[in-house]
Amino acid sequence: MKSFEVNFDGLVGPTHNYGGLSFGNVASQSNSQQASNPKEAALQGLEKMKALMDMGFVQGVLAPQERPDVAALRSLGFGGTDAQVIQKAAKDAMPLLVASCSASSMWVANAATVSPSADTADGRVHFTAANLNCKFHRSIEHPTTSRVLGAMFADPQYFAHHAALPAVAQFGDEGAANHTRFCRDYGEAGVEFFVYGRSAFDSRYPAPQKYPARQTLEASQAVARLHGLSEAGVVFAQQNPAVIDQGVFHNDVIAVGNGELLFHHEDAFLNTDQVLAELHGKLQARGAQFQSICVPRDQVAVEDAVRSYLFNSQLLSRADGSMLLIVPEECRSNPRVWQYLQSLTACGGPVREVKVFDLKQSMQNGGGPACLRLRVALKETELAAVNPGVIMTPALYGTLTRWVSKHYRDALRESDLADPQLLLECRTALDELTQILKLGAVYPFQIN
Ligand code: SUG
Repeated sequence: MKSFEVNFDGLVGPTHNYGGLSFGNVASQSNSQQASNPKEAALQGLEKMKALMDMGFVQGVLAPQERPDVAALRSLGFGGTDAQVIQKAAKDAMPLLVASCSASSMWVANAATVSPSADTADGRVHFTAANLNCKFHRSIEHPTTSRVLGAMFADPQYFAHHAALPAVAQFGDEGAANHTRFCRDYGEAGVEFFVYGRSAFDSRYPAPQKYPARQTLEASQAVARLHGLSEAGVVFAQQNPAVIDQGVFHNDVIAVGNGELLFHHEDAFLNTDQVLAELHGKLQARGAQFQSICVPRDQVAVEDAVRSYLFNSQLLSRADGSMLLIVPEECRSNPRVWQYLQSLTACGGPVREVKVFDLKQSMQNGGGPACLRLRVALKETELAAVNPGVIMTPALYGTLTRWVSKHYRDALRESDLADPQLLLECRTALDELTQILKLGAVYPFQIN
């Protein structure tokens, strides 16, 4: 049976702004308070989705969330009408209003961890929504994420959904940003690679000193158990704490994998040789030939990787078996990274082409091409069971670009977040979006 890797990209929401909310994420911190352009951000994302669709990849779309999150503000003690809640928060606790307005759900690599049916004990595709509990503005995403994923992958014969892990730092889970799946073919059993930043229950594991390690070993293990993955089909590896302290807040900022290939920086992991040997052995037992491309630090320093987002790229398999790398514009403007990429495509290895996309609006908050997509490997029958409203087509692309142009502002500053009109604009836009994507009622304002 044919199988596919479908990229579901997060549609940027109408409140996209630079809140400086993510300690440990260099771009988020350094662009704090700048004016954002939500319209441009959403159109840049749609452009990437269209380009992948035009290249023949199956492309999907994942809806943004209702912001400001009035219910979150109410839970923090702000009362009255929705407009009063927003105005009181703006007056007394602006950082909380900013957090409740974040459009961070666009980075859907953090929406969930997904295990394809070939890997799971019950032969269904499993989803665990990520609790994202390291940052308040992200911790409020998972209830709506679960409803949206449920509306996209609704058929229980094919899809199993798990609620987010307990919302404590010991089970900090950031979803697919710290999870990669290797396989010979998307429809065959593969090896799922979980990368964690620290152990919450075993003090023998080292931890970063400066910035938080968002993902714990225990969270990764829990997700693997929930999904019914076998011992032969998983590898757990610790991220190098030293690179977390240099701004590598997710593993997908320093490594990316696809098919039988891992593309990673020399400093990405602890015990690299052991990790690669385990991946090699477990894939070999599955009939797959693991391969890795290690980028040496003397060619690309960790700092350059963080600035350019070289590894936050999409590694895509083409029909001829070669691979294509989708990178952000920031890779082209970094001479060392660009030179490395030239040598990568010229060396006769698996990566033959690099395509560059302008995702500056998202990049300025630390979200590159790979952050914006959630990969779901599906067999033909499973793809047929996905809500067809969320699969990108030329017509849907046209509808969504018109929808963005109609509803989105082209500038947003912190002071604009206090405007109760923004909530109404967001709700009007999302109400229309649920009809366009045929999601049914998924937002708090539609169900309460
Ligand atoms: O969680 N930025 C996100 C970026 C997520 C990137 N995702 C992956 N690497 N997969 C984060 O740090 C910044 C929001 C702000 O500052 O306004 C933010 O949430």
